[in-house]
Amino acid sequence: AVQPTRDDKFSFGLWTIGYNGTDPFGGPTRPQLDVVEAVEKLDELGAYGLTFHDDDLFAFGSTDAERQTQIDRLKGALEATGVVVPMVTTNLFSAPVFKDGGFTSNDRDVRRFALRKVLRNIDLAAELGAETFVMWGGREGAEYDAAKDVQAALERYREAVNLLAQYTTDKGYGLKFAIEPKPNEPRGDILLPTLGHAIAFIDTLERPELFGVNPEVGHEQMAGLNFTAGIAQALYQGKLFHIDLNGQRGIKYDQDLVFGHGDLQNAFSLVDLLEHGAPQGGRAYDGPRHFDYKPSRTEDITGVWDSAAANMRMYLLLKERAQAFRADPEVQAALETAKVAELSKPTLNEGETYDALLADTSAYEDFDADAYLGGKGFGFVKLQQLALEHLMGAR
Ligand code: 3MF
Ligand code: MG
Ligand code: MG
Ligand code: MG
Repeated sequence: AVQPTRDDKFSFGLWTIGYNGTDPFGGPTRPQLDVVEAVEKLDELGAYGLTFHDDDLFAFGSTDAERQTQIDRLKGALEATGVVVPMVTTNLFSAPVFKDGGFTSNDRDVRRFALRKVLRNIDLAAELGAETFVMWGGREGAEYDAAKDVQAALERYREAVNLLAQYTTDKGYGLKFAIEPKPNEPRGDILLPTLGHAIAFIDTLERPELFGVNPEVGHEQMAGLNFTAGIAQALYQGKLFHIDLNGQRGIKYDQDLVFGHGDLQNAFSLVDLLEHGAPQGGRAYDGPRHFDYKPSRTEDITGVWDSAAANMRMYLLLKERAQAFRADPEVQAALETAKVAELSKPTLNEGETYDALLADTSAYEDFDADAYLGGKGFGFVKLQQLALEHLMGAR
Protein backbone atom coordinates (compact mmCIF):
# COMPACT_ATOMS: atom_id res chain seq x y z
CA ALA A 1 0.00 0.00 0.00
CA VAL A 2 2.99 2.32 0.33
CA GLN A 3 4.04 1.56 -3.24
CA PRO A 4 3.07 4.65 -5.29
CA THR A 5 0.90 4.12 -8.35
CA ARG A 6 -0.51 6.44 -11.00
CA ASP A 7 -3.84 6.54 -9.18
CA ASP A 8 -2.13 8.37 -6.31
CA LYS A 9 -1.57 11.31 -8.72
CA PHE A 10 1.91 12.18 -7.49
CA SER A 11 3.65 14.85 -9.55
CA PHE A 12 6.99 16.67 -9.28
CA GLY A 13 8.33 19.94 -10.60
CA LEU A 14 11.26 19.55 -13.00
CA TRP A 15 12.95 22.24 -10.87
CA THR A 16 12.68 20.03 -7.75
CA ILE A 17 14.48 16.85 -8.78
CA GLY A 18 16.48 19.07 -11.14
CA TYR A 19 17.71 21.39 -8.36
CA ASN A 20 21.48 21.51 -8.74
CA GLY A 21 22.24 22.70 -5.20
CA THR A 22 22.80 26.40 -5.89
CA ASP A 23 21.96 28.61 -2.92
CA PRO A 24 22.83 32.22 -2.03
CA PHE A 25 26.15 31.06 -0.56
CA GLY A 26 27.36 28.46 -2.99
CA GLY A 27 27.16 27.16 -6.52
CA PRO A 28 25.97 23.83 -7.88
CA THR A 29 26.86 20.56 -6.12
CA ARG A 30 25.24 18.44 -8.83
CA PRO A 31 25.26 18.45 -12.63
CA GLN A 32 22.22 19.45 -14.68
CA LEU A 33 19.48 16.77 -14.76
CA ASP A 34 18.14 16.01 -18.23
CA VAL A 35 14.37 16.18 -18.74
CA VAL A 36 14.18 12.75 -20.43
CA GLU A 37 16.00 11.11 -17.51
CA ALA A 38 13.68 12.97 -15.12
CA VAL A 39 10.53 11.65 -16.80
CA GLU A 40 11.83 8.07 -17.05
CA LYS A 41 12.94 7.95 -13.43
CA LEU A 42 9.72 9.52 -12.09
CA ASP A 43 7.74 6.93 -14.04
CA GLU A 44 9.85 4.15 -12.55
CA LEU A 45 9.25 5.48 -9.04
CA GLY A 46 5.46 5.56 -9.51
CA ALA A 47 4.76 9.23 -10.10
CA TYR A 48 2.16 10.16 -12.73
CA GLY A 49 3.10 13.73 -13.56
CA LEU A 50 5.86 16.21 -14.32
CA THR A 51 5.42 19.98 -14.10
CA PHE A 52 7.82 22.69 -15.20
CA HIS A 53 8.53 26.39 -15.69
CA ASP A 54 9.30 27.48 -19.25
CA ASP A 55 12.87 28.22 -18.15
CA ASP A 56 13.36 24.75 -16.58
CA LEU A 57 12.80 23.06 -19.92
CA PHE A 58 14.74 25.52 -22.08
CA ALA A 59 17.03 28.26 -20.79
CA PHE A 60 15.83 31.88 -20.78
CA GLY A 61 16.75 33.42 -24.11
CA SER A 62 16.78 30.11 -26.03
CA THR A 63 16.31 30.34 -29.79
CA ASP A 64 13.06 29.00 -31.23
CA ALA A 65 14.94 25.93 -32.47
CA GLU A 66 16.51 25.20 -29.07
CA ARG A 67 13.13 25.64 -27.43
CA GLN A 68 11.44 23.27 -29.88
CA THR A 69 14.13 20.61 -29.47
CA GLN A 70 13.51 20.48 -25.73
CA ILE A 71 9.72 20.42 -26.16
CA ASP A 72 10.05 17.53 -28.60
CA ARG A 73 12.36 15.62 -26.26
CA LEU A 74 9.86 16.09 -23.41
CA LYS A 75 6.97 14.96 -25.61
CA GLY A 76 8.92 11.86 -26.65
CA ALA A 77 9.56 10.91 -23.03
CA LEU A 78 5.90 11.50 -22.09
CA GLU A 79 4.74 9.29 -24.95
CA ALA A 80 7.21 6.55 -24.09
CA THR A 81 6.23 6.42 -20.42
CA GLY A 82 2.62 7.66 -20.16
CA VAL A 83 3.70 10.36 -17.71
CA VAL A 84 1.49 13.46 -18.04
CA VAL A 85 1.94 17.21 -17.54
CA PRO A 86 -0.99 18.22 -15.31
CA MET A 87 0.37 21.70 -14.60
CA VAL A 88 2.70 24.20 -16.23
CA THR A 89 4.07 27.30 -14.53
CA THR A 90 5.98 30.38 -15.47
CA ASN A 91 9.32 31.82 -14.47
CA LEU A 92 9.07 35.59 -13.93
CA PHE A 93 11.75 35.62 -11.25
CA SER A 94 15.16 34.31 -12.41
CA ALA A 95 16.24 36.50 -15.33
CA PRO A 96 17.76 39.91 -14.48
CA VAL A 97 14.96 41.64 -16.40
CA PHE A 98 12.55 40.52 -13.64
CA LYS A 99 14.60 41.90 -10.74
CA ASP A 100 11.67 44.14 -9.75
CA GLY A 101 9.01 41.62 -10.78
CA GLY A 102 7.14 40.74 -13.95
CA PHE A 103 3.47 41.77 -13.94
CA THR A 104 4.14 44.41 -11.28
CA SER A 105 7.60 45.73 -12.12
CA ASN A 106 7.72 49.50 -11.83
CA ASP A 107 9.12 49.39 -15.39
CA ARG A 108 6.21 49.22 -17.87
CA ASP A 109 8.36 47.70 -20.64
CA VAL A 110 9.17 44.79 -18.33
CA ARG A 111 5.47 44.30 -17.60
CA ARG A 112 4.67 44.08 -21.32
CA PHE A 113 7.56 41.65 -21.88
CA ALA A 114 6.34 39.51 -18.95
CA LEU A 115 2.85 39.30 -20.46
CA ARG A 116 4.26 38.17 -23.81
CA LYS A 117 6.45 35.54 -22.13
CA VAL A 118 3.51 34.15 -20.19
CA LEU A 119 1.13 34.13 -23.18
CA ARG A 120 3.67 32.05 -25.06
CA ASN A 121 3.99 29.65 -22.15
CA ILE A 122 0.20 29.34 -21.87
CA ASP A 123 0.13 28.16 -25.50
CA LEU A 124 2.66 25.49 -24.55
CA ALA A 125 0.68 24.48 -21.45
CA ALA A 126 -2.43 23.98 -23.62
CA GLU A 127 -0.44 22.08 -26.24
CA LEU A 128 0.76 19.63 -23.56
CA GLY A 129 -2.73 19.14 -22.16
CA ALA A 130 -2.14 20.79 -18.78
CA GLU A 131 -5.26 21.58 -16.75
CA THR A 132 -3.73 24.13 -14.43
CA PHE A 133 -1.42 27.09 -14.95
CA VAL A 134 0.34 28.10 -11.72
CA MET A 135 1.64 31.60 -11.09
CA TRP A 136 4.09 32.21 -8.29
CA GLY A 137 4.98 35.90 -8.19
CA GLY A 138 8.32 35.51 -6.45
CA ARG A 139 9.70 38.90 -7.47
CA GLU A 140 6.36 40.72 -7.34
CA GLY A 141 7.19 42.64 -4.18
CA ALA A 142 9.61 45.04 -2.56
CA GLU A 143 12.12 45.59 0.19
CA TYR A 144 11.28 49.26 0.77
CA ASP A 145 7.82 50.72 1.37
CA ALA A 146 8.42 53.91 -0.61
CA ALA A 147 9.67 51.92 -3.60
CA LYS A 148 6.40 50.14 -4.37
CA ASP A 149 2.87 51.48 -4.63
CA VAL A 150 1.16 48.30 -3.45
CA GLN A 151 -2.31 49.40 -4.59
CA ALA A 152 -0.98 50.13 -8.07
CA ALA A 153 0.85 46.78 -8.05
CA LEU A 154 -2.39 44.97 -7.20
CA GLU A 155 -4.12 46.84 -10.02
CA ARG A 156 -1.38 45.86 -12.50
CA TYR A 157 -1.51 42.24 -11.31
CA ARG A 158 -5.26 42.31 -11.84
CA GLU A 159 -4.82 43.81 -15.31
CA ALA A 160 -2.34 41.06 -16.21
CA VAL A 161 -4.32 38.08 -15.00
CA ASN A 162 -7.58 39.41 -16.46
CA LEU A 163 -5.81 39.52 -19.83
CA LEU A 164 -4.55 35.94 -19.43
CA ALA A 165 -8.06 34.75 -18.57
CA GLN A 166 -9.48 36.56 -21.61
CA TYR A 167 -6.82 34.92 -23.79
CA THR A 168 -7.41 31.35 -22.58
CA THR A 169 -11.18 31.86 -22.86
CA ASP A 170 -10.94 33.16 -26.44
CA LYS A 171 -8.61 30.30 -27.37
CA GLY A 172 -10.90 27.74 -25.72
CA TYR A 173 -7.99 26.26 -23.76
CA GLY A 174 -10.02 25.32 -20.69
CA LEU A 175 -7.01 26.10 -18.47
CA LYS A 176 -7.51 27.19 -14.88
CA PHE A 177 -5.11 29.47 -13.03
CA ALA A 178 -3.72 28.89 -9.54
CA ILE A 179 -1.98 31.72 -7.71
CA GLU A 180 0.80 30.57 -5.36
CA PRO A 181 1.22 32.77 -2.28
CA LYS A 182 4.48 33.24 -0.37
CA PRO A 183 5.18 35.84 2.32
CA ASN A 184 8.83 36.66 1.47
CA GLU A 185 11.98 35.33 -0.22
CA PRO A 186 13.36 36.32 -2.61
CA ARG A 187 11.69 39.74 -2.05
CA GLY A 188 11.58 41.24 1.43
CA ASP A 189 7.80 41.24 1.08
CA ILE A 190 5.86 39.53 -1.69
CA LEU A 191 2.48 40.63 -3.07
CA LEU A 192 -0.39 38.28 -2.08
CA PRO A 193 1.65 36.84 0.82
CA THR A 194 -0.79 34.20 2.08
CA LEU A 195 -3.59 32.11 0.65
CA GLY A 196 -6.10 34.35 2.40
CA HIS A 197 -4.75 37.44 0.61
CA ALA A 198 -4.87 35.57 -2.70
CA ILE A 199 -8.47 34.34 -2.28
CA ALA A 200 -9.63 37.86 -1.40
CA PHE A 201 -7.82 39.25 -4.47
CA ILE A 202 -9.40 36.63 -6.77
CA ASP A 203 -12.82 38.06 -5.86
CA THR A 204 -11.86 41.31 -7.65
CA LEU A 205 -11.14 39.61 -11.00
CA GLU A 206 -13.30 39.63 -14.13
CA ARG A 207 -13.45 35.81 -14.23
CA PRO A 208 -12.95 34.71 -10.62
CA GLU A 209 -14.19 31.21 -11.47
CA LEU A 210 -11.04 30.59 -13.50
CA PHE A 211 -8.75 31.39 -10.55
CA GLY A 212 -7.85 29.47 -7.43
CA VAL A 213 -4.79 29.01 -5.27
CA ASN A 214 -1.74 26.73 -5.23
CA PRO A 215 -0.73 26.88 -1.56
CA GLU A 216 2.66 25.49 -0.52
CA VAL A 217 3.14 23.88 2.90
CA GLY A 218 6.36 25.77 3.65
CA HIS A 219 5.14 29.13 2.40
CA GLU A 220 2.20 29.35 4.81
CA GLN A 221 4.38 27.98 7.63
CA MET A 222 7.00 30.67 6.93
CA ALA A 223 4.23 33.08 7.94
CA GLY A 224 3.60 31.08 11.11
CA LEU A 225 0.25 29.84 9.81
CA ASN A 226 -1.42 26.45 10.16
CA PHE A 227 -1.29 24.96 6.65
CA THR A 228 -4.06 22.42 7.23
CA ALA A 229 -6.42 25.13 8.45
CA GLY A 230 -5.59 27.27 5.41
CA ILE A 231 -6.26 24.34 3.06
CA ALA A 232 -9.59 23.79 4.79
CA GLN A 233 -10.57 27.38 4.01
CA ALA A 234 -9.37 27.09 0.41
CA LEU A 235 -11.54 23.96 0.05
CA TYR A 236 -14.49 25.68 1.71
CA GLN A 237 -14.25 28.54 -0.77
CA GLY A 238 -13.87 26.17 -3.73
CA LYS A 239 -10.42 27.59 -4.46
CA LEU A 240 -8.02 24.68 -3.94
CA PHE A 241 -6.97 24.23 -7.58
CA HIS A 242 -3.52 22.73 -6.92
CA ILE A 243 -1.13 22.13 -3.99
CA ASP A 244 2.64 22.23 -3.32
CA LEU A 245 3.62 19.62 -0.74
CA ASN A 246 6.93 19.86 1.12
CA GLY A 247 8.44 20.24 4.59
CA GLN A 248 9.32 23.31 6.65
CA ARG A 249 10.57 23.67 10.21
CA GLY A 250 9.27 26.92 11.57
CA ILE A 251 9.57 30.55 10.58
CA LYS A 252 12.81 30.74 8.61
CA TYR A 253 14.00 30.63 5.01
CA ASP A 254 12.05 28.47 2.53
CA GLN A 255 13.47 25.03 3.31
CA ASP A 256 11.62 22.91 0.74
CA LEU A 257 12.31 19.73 2.71
CA VAL A 258 10.72 16.40 1.81
CA PHE A 259 6.99 16.28 2.64
CA GLY A 260 6.64 15.29 6.30
CA HIS A 261 10.28 16.08 7.12
CA GLY A 262 9.19 19.39 8.64
CA ASP A 263 6.08 19.75 10.78
CA LEU A 264 5.02 16.09 10.83
CA GLN A 265 1.84 16.63 12.87
CA ASN A 266 0.59 19.21 10.41
CA ALA A 267 1.47 16.88 7.51
CA PHE A 268 -0.64 14.18 9.19
CA SER A 269 -3.67 16.44 9.61
CA LEU A 270 -3.22 17.67 6.03
CA VAL A 271 -3.26 14.17 4.54
CA ASP A 272 -6.21 13.33 6.78
CA LEU A 273 -8.06 16.36 5.38
CA LEU A 274 -7.10 15.74 1.74
CA GLU A 275 -8.00 12.06 1.90
CA HIS A 276 -11.14 12.22 4.02
CA GLY A 277 -12.37 15.71 3.23
CA ALA A 278 -14.08 17.51 6.02
CA PRO A 279 -15.87 14.57 7.70
CA GLN A 280 -19.07 16.64 7.76
CA GLY A 281 -19.34 16.98 4.02
CA GLY A 282 -16.80 19.67 3.13
CA ARG A 283 -15.47 19.64 -0.41
CA ALA A 284 -12.82 17.10 -1.37
CA TYR A 285 -9.66 17.70 -3.42
CA ASP A 286 -8.97 15.25 -6.22
CA GLY A 287 -6.18 17.10 -8.02
CA PRO A 288 -2.49 16.20 -8.21
CA ARG A 289 -0.45 15.62 -5.05
CA HIS A 290 2.37 17.83 -6.28
CA PHE A 291 5.75 17.93 -4.57
CA ASP A 292 7.70 21.20 -4.58
CA TYR A 293 10.75 20.27 -2.56
CA LYS A 294 14.50 20.52 -3.01
CA PRO A 295 16.82 17.52 -2.66
CA SER A 296 19.35 18.93 -0.16
CA ARG A 297 22.60 20.08 -1.76
CA THR A 298 24.46 17.48 0.30
CA GLU A 299 22.96 14.74 -1.90
CA ASP A 300 24.32 13.07 -5.01
CA ILE A 301 22.00 11.74 -7.72
CA THR A 302 21.19 8.62 -5.65
CA GLY A 303 20.12 10.94 -2.84
CA VAL A 304 17.98 12.91 -5.29
CA TRP A 305 15.93 9.86 -6.25
CA ASP A 306 15.82 8.57 -2.67
CA SER A 307 14.37 11.92 -1.61
CA ALA A 308 11.83 11.92 -4.46
CA ALA A 309 10.67 8.46 -3.39
CA ALA A 310 10.60 9.63 0.25
CA ASN A 311 7.99 12.31 -0.56
CA MET A 312 5.59 9.75 -1.97
CA ARG A 313 6.28 7.21 0.76
CA MET A 314 5.67 9.82 3.47
CA TYR A 315 2.36 10.75 1.89
CA LEU A 316 1.21 7.13 1.64
CA LEU A 317 2.36 6.28 5.17
CA LEU A 318 0.47 9.28 6.51
CA LYS A 319 -2.57 8.21 4.51
CA GLU A 320 -2.43 4.76 6.16
CA ARG A 321 -2.06 6.33 9.58
CA ALA A 322 -4.97 8.71 8.92
CA GLN A 323 -7.17 5.80 7.84
CA ALA A 324 -6.32 3.90 11.03
CA PHE A 325 -7.07 7.03 13.07
CA ARG A 326 -10.52 7.46 11.49
CA ALA A 327 -11.36 3.74 11.87
CA ASP A 328 -10.47 3.51 15.58
CA PRO A 329 -13.62 3.22 17.79
CA GLU A 330 -11.83 5.08 20.60
CA VAL A 331 -11.17 7.94 18.21
CA GLN A 332 -14.82 7.92 17.17
CA ALA A 333 -15.81 8.17 20.84
CA ALA A 334 -13.31 10.99 21.44
CA LEU A 335 -14.66 12.88 18.40
CA GLU A 336 -18.16 12.46 19.86
CA THR A 337 -17.07 13.82 23.27
CA ALA A 338 -15.31 16.69 21.50
CA LYS A 339 -18.59 17.48 19.67
CA VAL A 340 -16.69 17.81 16.41
CA ALA A 341 -19.73 16.76 14.36
CA GLU A 342 -22.02 19.09 16.31
CA LEU A 343 -20.28 22.07 14.67
CA SER A 344 -21.93 21.04 11.40
CA LYS A 345 -25.38 21.53 12.88
CA PRO A 346 -26.79 25.01 12.15
CA THR A 347 -26.96 27.21 15.23
CA LEU A 348 -30.49 28.32 14.46
CA ASN A 349 -33.43 25.93 14.02
CA GLU A 350 -34.75 25.70 10.48
CA GLY A 351 -36.55 28.93 9.61
CA GLU A 352 -35.90 30.37 13.06
CA THR A 353 -35.96 34.16 13.17
CA TYR A 354 -34.20 36.39 15.68
CA ASP A 355 -37.61 37.00 17.27
CA ALA A 356 -37.94 33.26 17.88
CA LEU A 357 -34.38 33.13 19.26
CA LEU A 358 -35.17 36.06 21.56
CA ALA A 359 -38.29 34.22 22.77
CA ASP A 360 -36.39 30.99 23.48
CA THR A 361 -35.72 31.10 27.22
CA SER A 362 -33.69 27.85 27.04
CA ALA A 363 -31.10 29.73 24.97
CA TYR A 364 -30.49 32.40 27.59
CA GLU A 365 -32.68 32.87 30.67
CA ASP A 366 -32.70 29.17 31.58
CA PHE A 367 -29.32 28.32 30.07
CA ASP A 368 -26.82 27.11 32.66
CA ALA A 369 -23.61 28.93 31.73
CA ASP A 370 -22.18 28.08 35.17
CA ALA A 371 -22.10 24.40 34.23
CA TYR A 372 -19.05 25.24 32.10
CA LEU A 373 -17.04 26.13 35.18
CA GLY A 374 -15.53 22.81 36.15
CA GLY A 375 -17.78 20.72 33.87
CA LYS A 376 -18.49 20.03 30.21
CA GLY A 377 -14.88 19.53 29.11
CA PHE A 378 -14.31 18.83 25.44
CA GLY A 379 -11.57 16.22 25.76
CA PHE A 380 -9.55 17.78 22.93
CA VAL A 381 -6.25 16.76 24.52
CA LYS A 382 -7.27 13.09 24.65
CA LEU A 383 -8.26 13.31 20.99
CA GLN A 384 -4.88 14.84 20.13
CA GLN A 385 -3.06 12.11 22.07
CA LEU A 386 -4.96 9.47 20.07
CA ALA A 387 -4.03 11.27 16.85
CA LEU A 388 -0.35 11.33 17.80
CA GLU A 389 -0.38 7.69 18.87
CA HIS A 390 -1.76 6.76 15.46
CA LEU A 391 0.81 8.99 13.79
CA MET A 392 3.57 7.23 15.76
CA GLY A 393 2.24 3.80 14.87
CA ALA A 394 1.64 3.13 18.57
CA ARG A 395 -1.96 2.02 17.98
C1 3MF B 1 9.26 29.11 -4.68
C2 3MF B 1 8.24 28.21 -5.22
C3 3MF B 1 8.19 28.13 -6.69
C4 3MF B 1 6.82 27.81 -7.25
C5 3MF B 1 6.92 27.61 -8.72
C6 3MF B 1 5.63 27.17 -9.31
C7 3MF B 1 10.23 27.64 -7.77
O1 3MF B 1 9.31 29.15 -3.33
O2 3MF B 1 7.57 27.55 -4.48
O3 3MF B 1 9.13 27.16 -7.09
O4 3MF B 1 6.23 26.71 -6.66
O5 3MF B 1 7.33 28.78 -9.32
O6 3MF B 1 4.83 28.21 -9.61
MG1 MG C 1 9.12 26.26 -0.29
MG1 MG D 1 8.67 27.24 -2.50
MG1 MG E 1 5.97 26.16 -4.68
